[in-house]
Amino acid sequence: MIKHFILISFSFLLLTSCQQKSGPVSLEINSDWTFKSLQDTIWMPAEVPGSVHTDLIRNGVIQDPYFRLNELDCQWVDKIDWEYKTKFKIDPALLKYHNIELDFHGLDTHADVYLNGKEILKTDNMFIRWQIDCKNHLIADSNELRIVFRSATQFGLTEREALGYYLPGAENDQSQRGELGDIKTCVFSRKAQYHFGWDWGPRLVSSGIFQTVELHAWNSARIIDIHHDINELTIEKAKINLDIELEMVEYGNYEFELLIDNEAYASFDKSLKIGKNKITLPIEISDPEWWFPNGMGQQKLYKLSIQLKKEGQIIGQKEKKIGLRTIEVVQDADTTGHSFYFKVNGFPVFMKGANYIPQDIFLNRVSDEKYTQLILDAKEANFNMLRVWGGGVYEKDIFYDLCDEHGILVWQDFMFACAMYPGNPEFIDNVRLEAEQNVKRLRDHASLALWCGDNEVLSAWNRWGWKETVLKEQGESVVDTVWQAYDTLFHHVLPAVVQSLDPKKLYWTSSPSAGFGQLEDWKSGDVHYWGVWWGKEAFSNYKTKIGRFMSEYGFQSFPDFNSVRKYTINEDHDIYSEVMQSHQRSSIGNVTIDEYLKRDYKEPKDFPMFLYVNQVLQAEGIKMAIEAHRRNMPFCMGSLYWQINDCWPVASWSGIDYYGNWKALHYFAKKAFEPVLVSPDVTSDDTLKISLVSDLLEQKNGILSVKLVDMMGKVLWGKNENVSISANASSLVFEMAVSDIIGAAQREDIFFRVELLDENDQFLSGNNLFLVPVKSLNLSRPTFTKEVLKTKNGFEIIIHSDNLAKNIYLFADGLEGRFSDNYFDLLPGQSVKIKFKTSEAIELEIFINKLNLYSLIDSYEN
Ligand code: BMA
Repeated sequence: MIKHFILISFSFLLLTSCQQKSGPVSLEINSDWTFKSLQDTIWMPAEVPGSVHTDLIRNGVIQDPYFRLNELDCQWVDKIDWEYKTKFKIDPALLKYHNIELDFHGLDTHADVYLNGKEILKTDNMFIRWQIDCKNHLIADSNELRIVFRSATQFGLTEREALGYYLPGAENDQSQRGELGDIKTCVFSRKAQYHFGWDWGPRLVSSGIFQTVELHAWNSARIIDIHHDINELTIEKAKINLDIELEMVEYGNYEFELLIDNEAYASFDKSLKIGKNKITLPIEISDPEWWFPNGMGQQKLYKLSIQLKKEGQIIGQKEKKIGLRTIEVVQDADTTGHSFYFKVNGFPVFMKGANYIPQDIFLNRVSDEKYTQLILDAKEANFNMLRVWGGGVYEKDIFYDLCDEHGILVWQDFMFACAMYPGNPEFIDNVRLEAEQNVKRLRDHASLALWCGDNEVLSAWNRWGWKETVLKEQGESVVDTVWQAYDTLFHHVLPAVVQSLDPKKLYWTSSPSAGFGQLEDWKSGDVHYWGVWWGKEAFSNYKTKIGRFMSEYGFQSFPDFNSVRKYTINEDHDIYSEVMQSHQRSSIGNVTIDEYLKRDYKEPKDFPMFLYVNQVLQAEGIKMAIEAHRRNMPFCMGSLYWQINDCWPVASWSGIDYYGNWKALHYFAKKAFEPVLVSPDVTSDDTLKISLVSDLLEQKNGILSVKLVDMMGKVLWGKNENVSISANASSLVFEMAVSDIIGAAQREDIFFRVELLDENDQFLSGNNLFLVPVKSLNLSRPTFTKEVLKTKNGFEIIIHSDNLAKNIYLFADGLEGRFSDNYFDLLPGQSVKIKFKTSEAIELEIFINKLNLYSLIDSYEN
């Protein structure tokens, strides 16, 4: 229930004005755009929001750069300047407004903006929203808006020369592919760093109007921002301060009305001066509904709406949805170092999720539906956190709105990754403005959990040999200069912005690190563990290489065959073909996948089977990591693998491919992140240890069933035990020497099946544990039976096998849709019901024809 606020009436002041009393107006200026290269004479139709590349594709000038090797033919695009123009009509009545402003939500990146031939704006940062007064340049009827985009590559080259020394790093900048040799330019532009290439991304240095353009007209005053600050949150009440930031062009009396969830809460008058004004309004909500991360409770959002009125007429309004929760990062000294965990509403919460990169190179192509789907996918896989990684972009509002709605906390990096950056005053000021705008824009989201300065810059400078190289090649004074820039940006500018605009949130200097300016040490802070993959260490190292918060670790796979066929033709279907290698940007990619695959699996018989086994390999590896991290709570309190998604079709560490298809990893992550998990492990001394991990806030009783079974399902040994499932904890509940259990049985013929049931015998969690590498298992061909039925949204498939079907693979050849589960072990004698959800109208017979059912044995046997 909302407690009504005492109506405060501020002094009245009567103001006479001949000014127009019309309400505010906003127009979109997104139509009738044309574009051309600056040298050219022929204008082509353009789309806004858009990008030069997508406009060139639409006009048939370049081919889809994601298809085969087309990316290479597009490298000329970013070397030249482009211009866009449109004509828009203005009603003469609009010109009478006191203030008229052009509002560019996103310009990528170096743009000169002309209105009716007059330069009104120069931009140099794609992360900034540019709002510019244009009243004096507008004319009635037809206006011309023209924007020239200067090449970011040329800009980088010039700045690099002007800097007077060379910056180390930026190894992901694929300058060779961009025909620049080893000259890296990415760090000079405040532009998404992945546009210049990454080890999962193409080099396509985009430019253009990538977000909407608007024109706003208003009189007397407007609301610039509303911001809330929760001062007290208890079961009984929430005490909040609401700051309303306003801009007045007219001195006078203004009326305010605040609604909470569409109910009138308070109204008052206030006389305000010309210029910026800030009003702080205390709010109290009784019996508040708290906001919780996914899996812990509901995500109630309160809608705050402020209306600004003058003489009864609405002249401005703003809305914000807020969640009532407290959040802190607890770093208490302990026997190892310092804890690092998020405490939400007073409860320590284990963070489950992954790293997030932008969903396309061309950001204009990421539709609202794509944002929605991705966040729903994260939610479905039991995530409660995403890390918005620093080589991409501060995401659009919709991303954070969805995170608020679905309980996905956000670890937000500032946009710096894997490079040293310039420290000249213009660059620093530019970053400061970018940080201020984005902190202001995002700080009110219930999901926003932490601000982090950069990705891997601190580690790289100190541990990747960068400092030494600079010292050797450029001398000590350059080392000082480069470090000075880092220190200024990440230890002064950014923390000062967070301190002044979002002081209750933690500013974490760098991921990974052990604390402010302290190098990753595994005893405190967060960890990026890349011994598996980059170090070729065994997957089993995931069980021991565990820090306080695992913010990165990962393993690659290719997309599945349906996806690969979208960006290739038949002759490319070999991972060492030119095309497939071009869609693999890790310097060690294919050989590393090959090497790990051979350790555990038999050689796949063909390309599609390779793709399938590669996905299972990745999924099993990451499952091992997630479970080990969770078993180690509360020492470890977070597991974010690298990476949930892709920005183009590619071999990468992602769990969901560019087209939105779940790889085996996403299905596995969903299970490994379940709120209650039974997790068996065989330790190096050959002991079977079983842990129960629970994220639930209350203790429960359950029954643990441990069975040793053979491939036909015969139970060779079994035990049921009553267990206590401790709340928000991991507990070891079973321990026994493997040899005492298995006796004379051959390890190739058996596996452990563990299940956790609740007090009413209802299934809570299950897991299988094999005692030898999968390639050594004595698998026989499953005795599959399958039944397929048509349902409202697709199909239902009932599958049964008398013997173990290892890593079932349902493949709907060429069909768009999603299986409810896939890549799992079908236990001997078990029947499962799998749904295939599709929006396509597919006949049952066609579906049956296109549906292939495999298991691991099919990957190497005909
Ligand atoms: C991490 C990330 C990325 C990179 C990934 C895989 O460290 O921060 O820079 O893509 O590794 O190499």
